[in-house]
Amino acid sequence: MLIKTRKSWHLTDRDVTPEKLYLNRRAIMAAGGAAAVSLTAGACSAEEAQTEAPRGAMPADGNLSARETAYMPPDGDLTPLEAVTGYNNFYEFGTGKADPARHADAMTTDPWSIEVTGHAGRTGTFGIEDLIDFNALEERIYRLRCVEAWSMVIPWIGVPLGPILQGFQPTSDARYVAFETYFNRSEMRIGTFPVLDWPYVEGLRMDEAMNPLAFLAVGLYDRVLPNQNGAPVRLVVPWKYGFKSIKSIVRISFVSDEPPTSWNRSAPNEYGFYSNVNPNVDHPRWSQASERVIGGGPFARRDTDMFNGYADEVAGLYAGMDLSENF
Ligand SMILES: Nc1nc2c(c(=O)[nH]1)N[C@H]1C(S)=C(S)[C@@H](COP(=O)(O)O)O[C@H]1N2
Ligand SMILES: [Mo]
Repeated sequence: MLIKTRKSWHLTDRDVTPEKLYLNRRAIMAAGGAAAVSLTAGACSAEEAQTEAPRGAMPADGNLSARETAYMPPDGDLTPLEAVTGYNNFYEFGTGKADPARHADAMTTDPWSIEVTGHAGRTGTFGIEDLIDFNALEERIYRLRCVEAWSMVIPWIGVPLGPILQGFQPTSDARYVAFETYFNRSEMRIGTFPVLDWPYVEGLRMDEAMNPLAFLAVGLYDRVLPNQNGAPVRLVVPWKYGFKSIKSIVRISFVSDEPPTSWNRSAPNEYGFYSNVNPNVDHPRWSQASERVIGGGPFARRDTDMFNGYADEVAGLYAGMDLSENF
């Protein structure tokens, strides 16, 4: 009997998913360093990119590449691209998981500006190109854990939040930072069921926002963020439930009091301001001890990690706080 042994690098047709190719290329990059970026079909070297595109230009072809890869999740495979872009929460476009992919393309994302207000030295309206250097993007593979007890592992591309906020020179009165999503009734297919007040708002305590894990994403899987994932710029707070990761940001405000958040406003007993991933504190209607792994098959589950697996980096932010009170 002939036993075929397959080399690990040999991919069958069935194996050749975008994710496999992607990870393969990541492995090459890790081995060869940043210069290996030029192996990517269609991508130019970092030097070329710098001369071709001025600082901050959003690439017209929709492709992004990152200079650095950091913060891998503790474990778990990447979620297939189709699930990342086809199973979404973006209630402005409907409450069904498939609604955002169907309807979010109606949102205008170019040009895009963000208004910065409140306790800061540098306020005003800034074009996205003035805030984010598209030639110095990082990739971070973070798990997104939804409060609905499912999760995905996503290769985000973007920039750390802290340095961007520091650039606005927040004053000592800035104890919290508030974010607001774009809102346009004519472009958004808002359901008739009045789930949330619009525009969608979220907030972080200043020290949370400054934590090096907090991230502004402009892309995923080496491409510009699809609208349903929060184009052109969305927050990623990996140790908190997904609803803190506000999409399509148009306003950042430095404030002294804890700002309102959309989900807390709609159901304060179910959604607190902090919303840290915590397997020991259940949602009133379901357990938070484990989660369904999206894209992993019908029965794929995993135990939920404290702070979504990032306890070493963030537990200190909550020292002395009762996390079942401050949920
Ligand atoms: N503006 C806005 N941002 C939002 C939401 C929303 O409905 N509107 N949903 C949140 C929730 S509940 C989750 S779980 C994540 C989902 O992000 P994803 O669709 O990119 O996976 O986005 C968050 N950001
Ligand atoms: Mo969520």
